[in-house]
Amino acid sequence: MLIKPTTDIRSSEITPKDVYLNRRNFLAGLGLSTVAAAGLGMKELLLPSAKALATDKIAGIQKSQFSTTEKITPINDVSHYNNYYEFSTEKEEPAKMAKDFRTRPWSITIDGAVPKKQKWDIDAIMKFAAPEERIYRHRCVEGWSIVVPWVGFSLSELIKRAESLGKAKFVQFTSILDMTQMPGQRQRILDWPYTEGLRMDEAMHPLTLLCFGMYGESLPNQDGAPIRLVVPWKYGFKSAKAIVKISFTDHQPSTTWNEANPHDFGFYSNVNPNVDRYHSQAHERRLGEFRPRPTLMFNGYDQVAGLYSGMDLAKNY
Ligand SMILES: Nc1nc2c(c(=O)[nH]1)N[C@H]1C(S)=C(S)[C@@H](COP(=O)(O)O)O[C@H]1N2
Ligand SMILES: [Mo]
Repeated sequence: MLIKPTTDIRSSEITPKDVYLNRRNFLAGLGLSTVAAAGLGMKELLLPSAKALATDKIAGIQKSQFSTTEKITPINDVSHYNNYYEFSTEKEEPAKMAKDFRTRPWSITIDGAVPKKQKWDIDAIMKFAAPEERIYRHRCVEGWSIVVPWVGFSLSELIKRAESLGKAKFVQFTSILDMTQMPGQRQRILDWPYTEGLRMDEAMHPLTLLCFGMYGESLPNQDGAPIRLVVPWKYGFKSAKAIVKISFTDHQPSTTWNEANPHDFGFYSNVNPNVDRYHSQAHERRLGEFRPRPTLMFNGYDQVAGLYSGMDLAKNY
């Protein structure tokens, strides 16, 4: 039943997603009813449960000059194939496991090299600037890419208000730690809480998005509600979900994936098809497509190249 693309794909690059998409398209093609599919235990594969997408419309969204005109990936794929290890290491699972995750009340602590430590409520943060729709290419799960209309505004809008002191060279992002709500945190798969980091100039770049919505609505929980990062020229793991703390530091902060596997997950994590790692990054496939496409340096966001001039990007990956 698997339709093999003519291009040769290494078997290591065939992921469960191939199986999943084929099965879903196959069932949809047969016109199986939801009931019949449920009988097969595949209801989740055909229809998102209403709760998995319990989102609210965001008012006053503006268009962005940074948007691509490429074809947008269906929301059902973007919300049902996620890496979110606090809930599960299985990519179809976060949609189910995160459905009761509480995203209010929520606040973000700002600390480190700032005049004073602060705690900001999420609803206040969301008013720092007008929400924009940014249609970005996004390298999500290993070897896969998506095109998503994210909603948010440049992270620089928040950093300006935090008044980070001149000595801060890096920013660290910390995700929520709550093992009562996140079953994955009861296992030591990663060193919890999840952390990520950016150099200050990367964090200040206008493309770096503080994101609280997608497809015109608040983020589904599995996609990082209530607030996450989106850094479109980097691999997906740089985009921390469910952020509760932003710390300004003078040194390169530790980051979860870099600590777990420094060889495969360098601090910079720029999309760089020339660095050979466990998963070859030379090609990628859009969710829902069979034909691989060549991966572009910086995921095609050439405007960030200047941030790395003089750096050896084969070493700093
Ligand atoms: N808190 C947290 N953030 C996270 C992760 C995670 O496990 N926990 N996974 C990362 C990885 S590996 C990827 S590829 C992206 C996936 O984001 P998406 O589900 O929106 O595609 O989230 C990143 N952010
Ligand atoms: Mo990832």
